[in-house]
Amino acid sequence: MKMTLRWFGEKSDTVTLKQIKQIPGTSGIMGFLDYKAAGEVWSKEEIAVYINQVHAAKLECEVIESVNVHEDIKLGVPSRDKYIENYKQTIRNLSVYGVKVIVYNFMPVFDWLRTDLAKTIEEDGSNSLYYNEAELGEMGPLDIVRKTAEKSGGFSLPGWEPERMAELEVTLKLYEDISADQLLLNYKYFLDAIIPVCEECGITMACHPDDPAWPIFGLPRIAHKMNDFEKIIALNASPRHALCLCTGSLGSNTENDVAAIIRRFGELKRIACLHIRNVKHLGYRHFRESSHLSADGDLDMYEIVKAMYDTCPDVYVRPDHGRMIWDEVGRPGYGLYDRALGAAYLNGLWEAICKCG
Ligand code: DNO
Repeated sequence: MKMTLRWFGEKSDTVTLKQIKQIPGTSGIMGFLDYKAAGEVWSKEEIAVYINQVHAAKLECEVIESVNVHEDIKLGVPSRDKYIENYKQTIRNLSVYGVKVIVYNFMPVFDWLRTDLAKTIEEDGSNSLYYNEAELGEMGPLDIVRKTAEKSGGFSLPGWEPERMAELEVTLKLYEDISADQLLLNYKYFLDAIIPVCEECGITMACHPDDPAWPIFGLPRIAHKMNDFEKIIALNASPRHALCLCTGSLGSNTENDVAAIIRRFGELKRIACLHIRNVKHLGYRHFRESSHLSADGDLDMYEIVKAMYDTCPDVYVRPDHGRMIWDEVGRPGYGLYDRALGAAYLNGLWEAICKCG
């Protein structure tokens, strides 16, 4: 297990590299150039600035997250080829700076979606990301993006800042004709083009699950249950095509046995990294994010870490989203304190499992 934390860069994160370095057992970060739009090439210069800072803090940067796939690639329209070429160039550029894994997703339109980014947890006054499908009611995707931006202290859903609403409307319309099977075919086209470059450069692509783990707003979603990952892995035989399993995303759906999914793809050697966090189910398609502790949520963290230990012990891990505790103000899900507690807890589980099996 290689423990890391996500870091959004010095201009976009309230957490510093020095603070991350001081979390016991943390060897590196999962990096992100948050100002790059989907489809743009990440230049060597931009990558160098970011990664040199991380190295100067004596941390590794072997995983990069959210090199976002342009919607035209997911939609399978002719202009995809241009964006695929850009993606290949980004892969090459990242490899020059020692990056080994790229985490991405193939979710149409939205990355993760919540109905509240800061819902108070009555028991202790902390707050966390929250989702309640019933609250969506008559709201459509445009309403939810608007509401989230209004209610959440300057933060918006990833990729959908209020100034991009017009674009969002057009994109949603284009998906009306795309079925899940077609999305899988478009995914295969993308993989077949980029995986040979990954093989040349020694980079593994790690697909992140849909979050929440079910279809939303009638959009096709192809990455949220065991059978979906069987289909995804079958799209390309190279071990450079792998998964970043996220326990909180998968665990949002009570039908998923998260440890079993990790075991299955760990045994196949198709997991490159894990995002580990816990969720508390509150009803049908209704949950909040909890502390990492098994007792605080509905996922058994021991079973999850044990599945990693047994089948993919060398993968990169990060304690994913934390609650906002101790009056911290920061990016929803990405404060320092609760994620640091999560790292310490996961390290404790790991040590115990390593000693006792
Ligand atoms: C959520 C994150 C995701 C993930 C992307 C990868 O907190 O885990 O935003 O980074 O889906 O593209």
